[in-house]
Amino acid sequence: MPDAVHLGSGKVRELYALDDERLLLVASDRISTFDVVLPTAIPDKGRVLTGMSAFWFARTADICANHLLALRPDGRSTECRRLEMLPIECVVRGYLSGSGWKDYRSTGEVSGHRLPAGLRESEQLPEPIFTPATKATSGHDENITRAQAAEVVGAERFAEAERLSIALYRFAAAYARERGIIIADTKFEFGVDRTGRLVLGDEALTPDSSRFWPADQYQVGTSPPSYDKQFVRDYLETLDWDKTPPAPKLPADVIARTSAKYREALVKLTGKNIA
Ligand code: Q0Z
Repeated sequence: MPDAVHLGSGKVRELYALDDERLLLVASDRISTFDVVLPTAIPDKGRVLTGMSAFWFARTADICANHLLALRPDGRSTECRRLEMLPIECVVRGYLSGSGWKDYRSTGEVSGHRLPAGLRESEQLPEPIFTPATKATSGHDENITRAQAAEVVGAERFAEAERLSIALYRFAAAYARERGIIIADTKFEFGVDRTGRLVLGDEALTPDSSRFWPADQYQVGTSPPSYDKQFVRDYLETLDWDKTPPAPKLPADVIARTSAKYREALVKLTGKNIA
């Protein structure tokens, strides 16, 4: 790509500048689990996540403007409007899992939301909650209170990001639930365009930016299987790997079954397989 300047690498994605106003976001087939990128690629993963994000951007454009300009023919690259990204992660939780469950268990609160007593792991919350987090460049994002997030981005921007995040989550979670997928929580990244408008960026409502659970295996009080990564986790748990890099290679059947799970999620949500 002679006309693209590499701006950065995520664990499983690459970001390039096309010009002053446009970026190219490329989703690789790399997979990470237990916070480590595996040495084995999952065929079609990048195209599945890119197609899923594009699907949600199209379906939610009436809720919120987004950065998507064009999907490239390779299926894994999207041209995006360049934004000034907000320095917070806009997380919405409909269920109590991960760091939300951890914070609730130790304090009864998540990001300053006092929750009812006696909730169990993975339980659905009475209403989805906005639980902003810091963007850690190294290490882990940390949940911050709504007040702290409002200090960082300003009260008006905060209120707008919260309202849009909750509306996006409600729409997507209801849609996915009818198709057998629970979106337990999700992370949005917003930016501001040249005209000052808040715009949804990055990837959205994919299994890499969200917790997807198979609805038919959902059980309160347990940690439900990951829709996409469960075969990988189950395999790695059979080894005595200590979860520090380098990660072990995956066997062919785990690769094939995981690739099929990603495509299955895409078909369930969009009705379309990748080209
Ligand atoms: C996204 C990221 C990746 C590394 C910056 N529309 C936008 N405008 C400005 N910045 C971004 C976007 Cl999407 C932006 N990231 C996340 C993606 C590799 C970091 F592929 N960082």
